[in-house]
Amino acid sequence: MNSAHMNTSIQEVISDQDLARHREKIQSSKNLLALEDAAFERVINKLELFQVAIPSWALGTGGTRFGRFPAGGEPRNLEEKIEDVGLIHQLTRSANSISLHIPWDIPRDIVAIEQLLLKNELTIDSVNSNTFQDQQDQPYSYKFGSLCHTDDRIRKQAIDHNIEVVEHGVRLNSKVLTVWLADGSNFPGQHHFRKAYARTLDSLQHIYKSMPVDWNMLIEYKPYEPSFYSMVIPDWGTSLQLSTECGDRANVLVDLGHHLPNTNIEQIVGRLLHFGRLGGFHFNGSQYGDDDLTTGAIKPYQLFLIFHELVTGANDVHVRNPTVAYMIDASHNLKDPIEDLINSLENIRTAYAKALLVDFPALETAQQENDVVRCEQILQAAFQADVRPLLAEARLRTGGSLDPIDYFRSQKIREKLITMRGKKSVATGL
Ligand code: RM4
Ligand code: MN
Ligand code: MN
Repeated sequence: MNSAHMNTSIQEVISDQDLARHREKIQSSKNLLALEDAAFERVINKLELFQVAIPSWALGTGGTRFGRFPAGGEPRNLEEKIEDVGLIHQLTRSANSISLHIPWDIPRDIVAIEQLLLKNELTIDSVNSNTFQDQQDQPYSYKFGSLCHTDDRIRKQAIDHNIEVVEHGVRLNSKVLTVWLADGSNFPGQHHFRKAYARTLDSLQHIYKSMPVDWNMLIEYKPYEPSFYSMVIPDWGTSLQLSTECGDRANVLVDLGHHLPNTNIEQIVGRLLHFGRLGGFHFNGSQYGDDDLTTGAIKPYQLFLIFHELVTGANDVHVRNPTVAYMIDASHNLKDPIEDLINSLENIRTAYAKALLVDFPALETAQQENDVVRCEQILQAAFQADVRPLLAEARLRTGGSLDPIDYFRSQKIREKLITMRGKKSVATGL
């Protein structure tokens, strides 16, 4: 346990009254959901095992191009970010890894980082390259693109950066490189679409071939921003084609915020599972676009339907690649970053728990019979279930908190972080 954050053991603060109340809720959940003991245990076990990575760039306050309003006590270095993720994991028992963005978070003292990870029961999930910003000591600019660039020297610089990111990852036992490109154009005619694609593919193949054989590459798409007329990888079709042309260990990454309004994301998930090419997920919430809000805050039914696809995919022997890397990719402009991440984790687990409650055999029968009303009733029955006691039970059994946010507040952890790190400390990230 991280002594910097904790002065009270997480479960010691739970009152007998709260615990008794929790037991009552569990009993009434079992009754309401008509869950036999074995079925109940199966759901709890799945929840205990379900883990989502936290990105190292999400522990500080986000901002917009208009302003940034930090809460104070932000982690000043990678070590402090690991401590914050360690705290989130201790409280929720559902965030056992951390993703690094290079060069925002270059691990310097590998031995010390490894020890800190071990102490916090964390591993490194993916490493993410950054060719969307220019770094101070960098010879060439990415203003007009990176892996798609017309200038071979700039493409090489971007390829070399990705190779270097993998090297950092190897030293910390990561096995996944995530590539998200800002490459694109702002005006018609600026890009030769076919050539820009071909150059990007060539660069990605180069990076792919240089990865160790047990590494995977995730290719993330985004329809707009920062390029507003065309992105080189705007959609899942392009990511799918690029990953297919790279090789078996390249797969598509779906970021929930990277779709135009009203896109049927659950169907995309179903398709990618069908093609055996769904590699990873970036969770966040959005009203308009890449808003990076708390996951599930705005469209909880959509999140549930996505998990329904993931759960059916995981149970289907025909799905080639059912292992998906989950990560939260959010930005916190208003909420305390730690509270926001806990919020997201609990909303993600809520959607997952509900998806586990879907009566699949009954749904398949209803689908087969084209009984539209029954199909929807089955999904709604699971979606409307109150699974909060189940989540709490999974947390309690693994040593987590009965109420993580309440613990964070009552123990005055942000106040302590401000005392330790200062009111004006700034974390690296966007
Ligand atoms: C992008 C994308 C990437 C993330 C950057 C910071 O919009 O979601 O995954 O690495 O933001
Ligand atoms: Mn993302
Ligand atoms: Mn994004």
